[in-house]
Amino acid sequence: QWDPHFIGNRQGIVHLFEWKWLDIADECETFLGPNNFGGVQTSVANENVIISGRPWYERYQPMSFKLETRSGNEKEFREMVVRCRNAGIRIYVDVVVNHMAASQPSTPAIGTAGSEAYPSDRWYPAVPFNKSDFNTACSIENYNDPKQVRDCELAGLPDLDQGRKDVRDKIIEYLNHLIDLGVAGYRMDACKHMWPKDLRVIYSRVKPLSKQNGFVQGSRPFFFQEVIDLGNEAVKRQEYISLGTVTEFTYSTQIGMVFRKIERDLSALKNWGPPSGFLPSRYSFVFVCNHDNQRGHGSGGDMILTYKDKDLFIKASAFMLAHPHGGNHPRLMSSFYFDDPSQGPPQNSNGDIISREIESNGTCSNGWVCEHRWPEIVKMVKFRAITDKTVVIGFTNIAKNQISFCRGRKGFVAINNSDQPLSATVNACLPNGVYCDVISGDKVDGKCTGTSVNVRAGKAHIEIPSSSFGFLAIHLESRL
Ligand code: LAG
Ligand code: CA
Repeated sequence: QWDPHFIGNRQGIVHLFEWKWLDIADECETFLGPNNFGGVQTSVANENVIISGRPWYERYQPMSFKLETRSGNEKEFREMVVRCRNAGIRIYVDVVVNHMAASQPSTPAIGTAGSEAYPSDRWYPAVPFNKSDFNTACSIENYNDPKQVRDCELAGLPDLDQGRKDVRDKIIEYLNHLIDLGVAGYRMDACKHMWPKDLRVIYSRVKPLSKQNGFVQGSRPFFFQEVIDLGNEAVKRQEYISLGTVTEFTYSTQIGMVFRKIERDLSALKNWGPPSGFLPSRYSFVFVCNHDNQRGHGSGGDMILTYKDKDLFIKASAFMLAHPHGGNHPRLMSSFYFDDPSQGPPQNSNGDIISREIESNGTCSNGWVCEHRWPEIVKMVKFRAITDKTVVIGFTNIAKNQISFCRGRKGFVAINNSDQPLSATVNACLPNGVYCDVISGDKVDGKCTGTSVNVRAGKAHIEIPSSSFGFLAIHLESRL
């Protein structure tokens, strides 16, 4: 429940937020597989309520467990899983089982598979769930009261009682259906709002993964549980680590503060990990931003770095990928452009999602950002694979907001986040040789198109002009 079951030495889970299943399949084959990514987090796969204007968040209002949404139907879902697996990529599904769809301006509410529901009567015939399956209505107001957080309504969403057998049975049936379709695990939505003891029963009844679907027979699916815990509420993320990994929202906030230079500077990266308040790496599900906090939902506010802060976001993401905390499953957000925080994905006048197009330079268009295709991020996914299972050594505080460190004897990075040029001789840990910085260039025909770094006796002199991007990375395979 803590292992993402990547195929080989792959790294990272890309959240292809609001992508269509067949576009994901294509992305696995043409980009994610060849570039050593590990897996994809999909959007919510089961039927959701249709909200006028089609905001992204309608997908967090379930109507039934039918696999039919704007991303595609069950047949397409299955095709995606198989094509991605053949490309070496695992699929993880966003699962919303804390609540069902809220009342809409007109009754009945209509879902993306055509189902009807009567939320104010707690009647969802397409499941079916009825009034007895829900907690008594109350709204969450006091986050210091764990019972209220678990048993009252989050944002007015009818709250399912996961303590009831028939509710559990429906959830388990759905999760097992996804296992049969070949998924490797789940992003469990809103876990803070469900009792760990109920989740324990539910997870324990989820089938093991099978050889037939390309896994080690009998292994447990990966669970990453969304628990927003910034340390100031009654519910703690530690309550969930015996069940699976847990989202590390303080990582997202702190990395934002470090790179924005708000109450922090790069020297904070020296003790990055449990000493900075994170869970042990095995349990810690890390990310720079997610689909909520990139638009001011959830937590983190103005600290969060998103695609809108392009250079800082890339630098922070490159650091996340360079640092071992979070194991092989750091999550990378892949967004669509938005101005209004409610705005849904690129869509046509019928409300159908429009596919991303790929430009000749490899970037996306049609309203899709595709941060996961930005070259620095792709290069650092490879860096993470090459330096896998090594620790940070030789950390050097060069000057304020200028640092460097090694990953064992396999990789080295230097970061300049100050407005001064960086020029220093530092620990570089790699075997003697001349290496090509993979951020400023590439090794082409044995020559480096960017900055070369000469390592002698574990030291190297490095220069990062203040005008440059401010991140340098070399590794064993970038040796000339
Ligand atoms: C989550 N994690 O715990 C998701 O990551 C987050 O995106 C979900 O909220 C939330 N939990 C419930 O699954 C999102 C939006 C909310 C939205 C909700 C349901 O952040 O803003 O609420 O999905 O669609 C919306 C309106 C509310 C309204 C509610 C019910 O924004 O104002 O009260 O619908 O009508
Ligand atoms: Ca609840």
